[in-house]
Amino acid sequence: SDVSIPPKVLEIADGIKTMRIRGAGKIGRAAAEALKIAAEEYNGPRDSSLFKKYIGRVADILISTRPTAVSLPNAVMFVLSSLRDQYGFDEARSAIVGAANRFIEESLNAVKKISEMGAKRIKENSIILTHCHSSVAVNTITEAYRQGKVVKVYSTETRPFYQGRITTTQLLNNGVPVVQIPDSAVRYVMNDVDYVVIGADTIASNGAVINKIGTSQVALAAKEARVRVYVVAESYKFSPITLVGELVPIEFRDPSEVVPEEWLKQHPGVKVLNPSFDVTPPEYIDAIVTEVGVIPPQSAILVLMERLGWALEKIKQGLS
Ligand code: RUB
Repeated sequence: SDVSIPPKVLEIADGIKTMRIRGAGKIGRAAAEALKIAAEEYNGPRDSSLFKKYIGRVADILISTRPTAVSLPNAVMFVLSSLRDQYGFDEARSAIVGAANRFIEESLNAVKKISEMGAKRIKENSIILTHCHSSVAVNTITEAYRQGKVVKVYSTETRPFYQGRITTTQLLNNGVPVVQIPDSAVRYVMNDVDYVVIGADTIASNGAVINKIGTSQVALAAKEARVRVYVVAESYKFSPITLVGELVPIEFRDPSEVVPEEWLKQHPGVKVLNPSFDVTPPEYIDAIVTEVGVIPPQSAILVLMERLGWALEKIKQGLS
């Protein structure tokens, strides 16, 4: 029978599913951490093919938690691609642990690098608007503030899950002057804003950015007001499968996030749609700041080639 999966690993998977662990970067790093724990706490027979099968099961559990952020399958693929056919049990186990550590370390370095590069793009006396909670956006804005360039940040509340409140409190803790606004006030404040700075869950090969629901509406208002939109995102948020025509799956969440369960019961027949992400076309984005450089969205393909060439090879092999 199958080797049992450690409770800590299942707890991380559940944390991602229920959004105790959320935001694309954190999700990717948590998945790498879960694979590492799974490898370290494996208690089945010391047989490399059994071990690989077990790691494959853990990978499937992690990937099935949430569909949209490509950081999740990219992190899992990165860790699993460290395995070689000829590896014995010990080599296979330490390859997984090593690759998971490398992913986490490179991810944190990428966030730091992006914050430094992104902050350079912000001029003195700037007012910034951000949407949802992106760790990379919070770090970039905080860095720009430390350089004395930020006078105010508008943080949208980001209904229905209110991730914007996390952004607001983190910026406040960092000393950044921040104003909480409802999502519906975005166009009202846009004429005051110099830059929109947002994160990404997934970037497609054509440069379209998939991020928290409402992002495309923010970008539309920014375009109308001639406000620059910067996306700050690590290279593992670029999706290799979009290069072969796959669409990015959008997550739909429970109606009870939008209206109270009780209200729904009192109004039978009411339908609720709760899409968690939307697509901002490349024409609405001025630049994407990645750890390998600041690029126009139209150059997404270059990042895919440089940073995810290994994944592209795997996909091609799968196609032929
Ligand atoms: C979070 C979200 C964030 C990106 C980037 O969505 O859309 O903007 O994931 O975040 P959710 P980061 O709350 O549904 O996970 O920069 O932290 O990776």
